[in-house]
Amino acid sequence: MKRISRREAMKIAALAGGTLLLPVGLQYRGYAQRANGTVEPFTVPFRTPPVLNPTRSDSTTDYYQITMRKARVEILPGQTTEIWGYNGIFPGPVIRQRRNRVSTLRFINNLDVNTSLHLHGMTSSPQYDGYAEDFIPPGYYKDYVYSNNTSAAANLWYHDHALAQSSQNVYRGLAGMYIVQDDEELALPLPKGNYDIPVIIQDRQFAPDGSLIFDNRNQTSVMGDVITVNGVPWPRMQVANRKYRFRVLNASISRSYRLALSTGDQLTVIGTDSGLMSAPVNTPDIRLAMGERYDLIIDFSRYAIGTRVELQNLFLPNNAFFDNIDRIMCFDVVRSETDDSVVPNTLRNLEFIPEAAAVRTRDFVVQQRNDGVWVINGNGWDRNRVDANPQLEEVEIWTLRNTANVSFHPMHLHLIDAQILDRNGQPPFPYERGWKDVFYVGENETVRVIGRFRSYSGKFMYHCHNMVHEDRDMMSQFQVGRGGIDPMSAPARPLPAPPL
Ligand SMILES: [Cu+2]
Repeated sequence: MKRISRREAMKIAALAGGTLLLPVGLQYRGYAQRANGTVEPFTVPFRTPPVLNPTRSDSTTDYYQITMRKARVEILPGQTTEIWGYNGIFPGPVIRQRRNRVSTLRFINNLDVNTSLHLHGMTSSPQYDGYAEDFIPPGYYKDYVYSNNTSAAANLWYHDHALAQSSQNVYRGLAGMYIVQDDEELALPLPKGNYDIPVIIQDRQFAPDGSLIFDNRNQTSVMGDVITVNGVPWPRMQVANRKYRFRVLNASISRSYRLALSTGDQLTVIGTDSGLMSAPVNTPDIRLAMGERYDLIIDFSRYAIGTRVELQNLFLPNNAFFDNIDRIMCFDVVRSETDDSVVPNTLRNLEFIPEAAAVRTRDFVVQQRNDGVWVINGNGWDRNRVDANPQLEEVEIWTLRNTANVSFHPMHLHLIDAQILDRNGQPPFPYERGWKDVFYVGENETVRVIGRFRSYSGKFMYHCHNMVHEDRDMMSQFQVGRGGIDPMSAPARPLPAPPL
């Protein structure tokens, strides 16, 4: 009942507000609803991507191989869609790795476009960070080596980062989840195994023949009218009346979401981008930008068997109002089970960096230039320019300033985790008070983040995670320390590859 009244309210608001609510620059009016009517939400079963096994392991390292290739997969029921997938699936396989074990990931490019692989959230040496010009050309491969020395267990993801190409490459399928686990986190009595679930949210637009429509709306955004979770449109998940852990990732190109339950009950946030929070936070809704991850607990023991609970997307200014864009997936409580999991009141000791630790503050204005190009402090990408040069172990405050009211920019820093000090002078949302690597800079928002630059010297990118903006051209780089390994120093090699 509650959901219907909210939906009606939103429709009325969208009709009444029309041009005011929908930013002119994003030109939502040109959208056609292509496939929306052909998929009834909550009819297709929920699934999770397969977990990728290493091809071999030794005492220190697990070796994985992934081939980027075209494939035809069923996303819309009864139709096939050509994707560009890691191992030919959409989204890619899930990788689960232990902290401080080494991963060697071989990526083979059997596509006909350049790619580059970024493991988002990893503290990576520059030559393995997916530098935007460090291409894996078609017919080439590259072995990426990660020490998995994240500061804690965390939900990472791997995705394409090729210059001016990443939005198209990720849209067509090049994204997957990468979970780092450790003993400390596994010792907690949180839901595990079949109750620990990846939730990868992506919107897509389909032509009547099932093919993906990629339209970046004159370099502004790619918005879909079908919401997929783990590659399934509006899935229906059957659950037991117990607690589940959901590792939620927004892998959309340009759409942010405001997550909420149809029952109005609170979501329990236990983790942010870079690992567990110090304590669980209950919140009625979560603003989730592209690239952000939140770790959630939903306790279905509150509901009688037979109850349907929807995960909804409440209205945000960037959400053009199409049917069912306000719905994501549903949970049907279908069976009774005992539950020995507990959400502890203390999840981990989390250091908050004091503002006084910062040795300097840098200002970054994110905006659209008069020529239409998305820029940081007036500049686009230039691999020969460095815009910030913190020294190793220095703490800095970065002020991210969005003076426009028609677009938002989730800003992503490579290499480090950081914390939000404030947004428009106010404390961050309670569920944002943890380590993060993507910072939601909304319309007319100024966000101050604090971080310590550590672990590797060298050049690393920072950019907007609206990948259309990133591609043109809201991306720049900082350099930690002096020198460091050249990000272009381990180029891809032509196939065939030697044994891994
Ligand atoms: Cu942006």
